[in-house]
This record gives sequence, C-alpha cells and structure tokens, in this order.
Amino acid sequence: MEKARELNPSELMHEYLRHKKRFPHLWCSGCGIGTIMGAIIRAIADCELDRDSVVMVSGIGCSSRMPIYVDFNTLHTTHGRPIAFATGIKLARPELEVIVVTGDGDVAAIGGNHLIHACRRNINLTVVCINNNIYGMTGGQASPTTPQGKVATTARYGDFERAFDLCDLTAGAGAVFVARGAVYYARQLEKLVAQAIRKKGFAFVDVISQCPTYYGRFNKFKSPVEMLYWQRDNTVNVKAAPKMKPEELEGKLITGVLADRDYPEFTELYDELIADLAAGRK
Ligand SMILES: Cc1ncc(C[n+]2csc(CCOP(=O)(O)OP(=O)(O)O)c2C)c(N)n1
Repeated sequence: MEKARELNPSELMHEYLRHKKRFPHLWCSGCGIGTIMGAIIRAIADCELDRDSVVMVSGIGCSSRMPIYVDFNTLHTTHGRPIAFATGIKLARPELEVIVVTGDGDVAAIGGNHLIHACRRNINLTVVCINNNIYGMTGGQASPTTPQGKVATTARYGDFERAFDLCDLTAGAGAVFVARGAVYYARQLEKLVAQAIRKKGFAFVDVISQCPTYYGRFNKFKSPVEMLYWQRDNTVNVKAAPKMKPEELEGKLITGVLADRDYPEFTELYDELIADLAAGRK
C-alpha cells in the first residue's frame, strides 16, 4: 500500500479494480454504488492497508456485487448473511481487515438479526450499508428503509410501514462506531469509511444512495442528479445540527459520526478466554 499513496485518484481505481477481468459492471447509469466503491477504495488506501490483508464480504443485491469488481480478498455470499460469513473470517483470522458491503434489504430485512447481534457482540468488522431505500436487484420492492408514503413495487399506493433508521438501530444495539454519509458527499464518505476501518470494534456506516431505476422512477425524481440534490437538501452535518432550530431539522437526516465509544472487542475476549483455559486460570 506504500505505492497506493503515490497514485492519483484514477490510477488508484485502476490499481484496485478488476477492470480487465470483470468489467463492464452491471450497475445502472446514475446509480450511487460506483461512487461509494471509489470512496471505499480511497479509504483503504488512506489506511495504508495491504491488499492481501483486506477481505471484502457481501450478500446478494446490486450493492453486494461490489466484491466482484475490487481486487482484494473477496467473498460474495448469500442474501442476508454477509455478517455471518464475515464473523467467521474475523474469528479465524483476526489480523485481517474485514469489510462488509451490503444493501438495506440484505442487512436490515433478511439479515437484520445478524446485524443487531454483531453490534451487541462488538466484533471488529466494518459494515458499509448502501442504503437506496429499496430492493434494487429484484425490481424495486419495499425494504425496511423505504420512507413512509414512498412507492415501491410492493407498495403501489405508498408504503405505510415506518422505516428503520439504521443508525439509531445499530447504535441502540451496541455498535461502537456509527456514521451516516451520502453519495453526494463522496469526500466526507471516504473519511467516514476510513474512521470506521480504523475503529476497533463493530463499525457501521449507513450511506444514503440513489437507485434511479426503481426508487427514482417510482417516486417521480426526474434524474439521478435530482436524487443527488435531494441528498444535499435533506441532510445536515452532525456538527451543524446543534445550532439549528427543531423546525429546521424536521425530516432531515444527520450525517457524520453519530456514535464513537469503546467496549471490549469480541475476538480479543475470545483469545483471552483461550489463553486462560490453556494456562489453567479458568
Ligand atoms: C434467500 C434469498 N431471498 C431472496 C433473494 C432475492 N433477492 C436477491 S437480492 C434481493 C434484495 C436486494 O436488495 P438490497 O439488499 O437492498 O440491495 P440492492 O439490490 O438494492 O443494492 C433479494 C430479495 C435471494 N437471492 N435469496
């Protein structure tokens, strides 16, 4: 990774993408996933991680295709299960940097239970959720983060269920690091992912992303650019929020680091237990 620091942004992308073997990619034009992939690659370079020490794990979905395109150790698993696979990798090889890339359906619907228990367990993983508020890959069904009133294939008159705030959910379940970023703020996102990687313990980054093909079309966004402007106009940085009036914050999503605290890490506790048992202390 020494070399990565000397590369310009475009060379960096070429260095860490499997562009010769795996491109063209399957993402629609205007999708947010590519921007997020760029931010993750830059964050990994910024943390000076060796390519062979990084493992990217995903489930199934458009977002979960990312490990196919990046040149790290990669694992494309089953829908909803990336955190379970990542937990196994981290326990077997705690020295590896394990990054989960997932979608809001993958991590909060079918994989919701794995998510909350990984938070509680505080295992040293970084989870980046590409939150486009819909099931992209399977045709735009409602997900646990579809905002109330918004249209999806399975909610033609608007979804009347309340949406999960994934940052509140993960902070409540015990994650030691929780942050929210957005595709519109790609540079901030890069820094948030780097902070999440550096944090010892379970780190969760919720990324507001856009699916122009389903969410955008169903909900009358004219273009991907309009969806990006929506992100700009409906977010407030956590540092600016305390200076604002409650009515100004109404309906806004807070971006930045939302929780950062310390708690013993699972693989370290596990190693301690093994050492205690081997030494007859337990
Ligand atoms: C066990 C199982 N159930 C359902 C599916 C079908 N399926 C594949 S991807 C997906 C939803 C993906 O949505 P999300 O995780 O939000 O990712 P996105 O495609 O929006 O990036 C579903 C339901 C599956 N592959 N496996």
